[in-house]
Amino acid sequence: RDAYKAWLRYAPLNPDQAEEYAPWCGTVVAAFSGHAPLLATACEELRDGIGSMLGRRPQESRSSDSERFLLVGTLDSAELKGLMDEADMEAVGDEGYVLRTVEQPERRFIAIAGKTDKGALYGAFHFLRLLQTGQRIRDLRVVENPAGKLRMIDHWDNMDGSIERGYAGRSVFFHHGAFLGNWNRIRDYARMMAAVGLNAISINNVNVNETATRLIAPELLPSVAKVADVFREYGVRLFLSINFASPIELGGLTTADPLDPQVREWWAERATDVYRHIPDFGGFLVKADSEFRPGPFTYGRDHADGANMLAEALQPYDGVVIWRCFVYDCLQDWRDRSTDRARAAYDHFRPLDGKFRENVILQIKNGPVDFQVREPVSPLFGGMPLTNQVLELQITQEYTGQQRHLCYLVPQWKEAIDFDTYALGEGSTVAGVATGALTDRPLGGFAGIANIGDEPSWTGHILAQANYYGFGRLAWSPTLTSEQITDEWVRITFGNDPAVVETISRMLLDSWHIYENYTSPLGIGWMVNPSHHYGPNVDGYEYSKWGTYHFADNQGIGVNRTVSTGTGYAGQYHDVPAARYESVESCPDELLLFFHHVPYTHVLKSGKTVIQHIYDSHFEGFEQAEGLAEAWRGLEGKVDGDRYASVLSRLQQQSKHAAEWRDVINTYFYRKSGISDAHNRTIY
Ligand code: BDP
Repeated sequence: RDAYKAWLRYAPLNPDQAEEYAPWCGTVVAAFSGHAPLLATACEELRDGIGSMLGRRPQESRSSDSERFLLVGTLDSAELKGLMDEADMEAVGDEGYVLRTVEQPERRFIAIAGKTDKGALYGAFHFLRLLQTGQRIRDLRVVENPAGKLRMIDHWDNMDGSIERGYAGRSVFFHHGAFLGNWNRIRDYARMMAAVGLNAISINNVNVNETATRLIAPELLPSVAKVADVFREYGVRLFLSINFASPIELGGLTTADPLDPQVREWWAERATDVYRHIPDFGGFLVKADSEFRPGPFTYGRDHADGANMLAEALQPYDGVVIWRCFVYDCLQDWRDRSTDRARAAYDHFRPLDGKFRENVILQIKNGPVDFQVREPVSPLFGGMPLTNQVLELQITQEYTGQQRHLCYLVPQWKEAIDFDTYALGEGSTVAGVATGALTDRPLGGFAGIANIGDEPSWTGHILAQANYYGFGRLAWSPTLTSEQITDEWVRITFGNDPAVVETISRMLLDSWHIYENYTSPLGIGWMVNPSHHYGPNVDGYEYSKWGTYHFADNQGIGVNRTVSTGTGYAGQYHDVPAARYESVESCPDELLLFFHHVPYTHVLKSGKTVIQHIYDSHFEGFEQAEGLAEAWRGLEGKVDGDRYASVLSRLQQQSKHAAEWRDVINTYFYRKSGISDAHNRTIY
């Protein structure tokens, strides 16, 4: 139960805390004018959450005559209108809210006020979070707005119920080619999303197979609409991944050419039909011309042609096209090893800057290749100032231990978000680009690939819930620090005992580096088993077609991506980062092998040679993984038995598997290089 409830657990608070909060929380008063359906949801959430934490469910009231109470509503309501000063009123955007403790002679209350009912719902969840984490509520003065307009979750769920890159069971939406219809679970999921401020979801895999192509067909739309209804109750807009070849596969046309009038008409009709069923439908998510998916290239058109065609169809209904930039020819590097997959997205899309319609958003993975444990930031951020963009992050741990290993990704995401692209000079962060704030774009935000499935804990590894939570929090507020988000999540999930908070926070915050230590070194990536991507296999991709090579020989390792002698990838950045990566001297250690091919004896900034770094980090990484399990054992009795046992068994698997990683990697490089470990540790 506890694991299922995730951050909506609302465990009973300790008596001191409860005593402080109780007087404010006896009554919830709703204040709104006109149609405000999400306000009812907000009041319900407050009453349930407070009831569970304080042991007494607040009364609901439309009048504010008690001495102390919670006033939840919209800023245009009679009760709230006069209360806020003008500056606050102006500062609150459509999804924003104000939390304010108001002291008047005859009454005191806490106002939770959104510009819209949706804002009020987010405010209600914020207030609940304050109680969950033991914050003071006596003098609240909070104004919050989300940084990105689009805060989206992408599911890679197939209609047979399997999940591409899913590690927590089967789909919560589909099974056997049809809708599962577990509306309660979907509602709980929608609540979890809203509680962290997420406002959009795409429910089907971007690799749209034959069955899922039909999701936009008349026979399946009523079921899609039912899903949309549930998410709507929590302010989440529904999107669908579509198949670019739908006009052929579904419509019986002979072409899907984006410039063909019949094709355009077909999409316009489909869009009209979709909106007839779902008036607030979000739009289409598209993976085209990538990994054997159909796309505009088939017809000699470019990606602006493809995206704009769909955008035109959706525009009358305020829909958007989210067009993924994960486009590369997965055979190109195999044919010619001097080409470079890392270059592909920029080479394809950069020339199209300014050619996309206003309701097109390009969705760009954080790195140029594919969600490796360490990659530089994609140079497309900052490379297309005239185009709406969202940052795509992978919450599901495809390359980072598949939810059997603890790998908390918030610190990794923070590095991407804070990266300075120098697009408009210093301070042009990815956060600024992705939200559109820097480049003054109307649309932007964050998209995360879901890590949930139908397992009771949603995420398999209970601690992997922190990744989902953290993604939502960062999408709302990219300026939060990893430490803040971690502290919040641990308190909400495991309570406020300082020893518990301290231990679990440390484990989470250290885990990405630990994982990096025992897996592929110095930014090189890809030393995993092909296809399922779990476990070490140094040459697994070295002689395959996918364009992901490390070029290790008996002298050295790494990919030369410099402008002067390599693939030229480093030149896709603006001047400052480009210069930093171009030279071996200034390239940061952790990305050295991504940008340079160096001998094993090359001395890093840390003072170690590359080969010694490989040995040391792998011995150390294994010990650190053991340390994670050890730290967790210290919490026995402080975390409930079920969750304790479940996490412990995963951590034990992790340290065992870390030993395998260590041995495979160290042995490989010892044999390649013939150089012994300076400390004479056992290498097989
Ligand atoms: C890769 C996955 C693949 C996805 C692809 C994508 O291995 O399953 O379809 O990304 O993002 O990481 O489209």
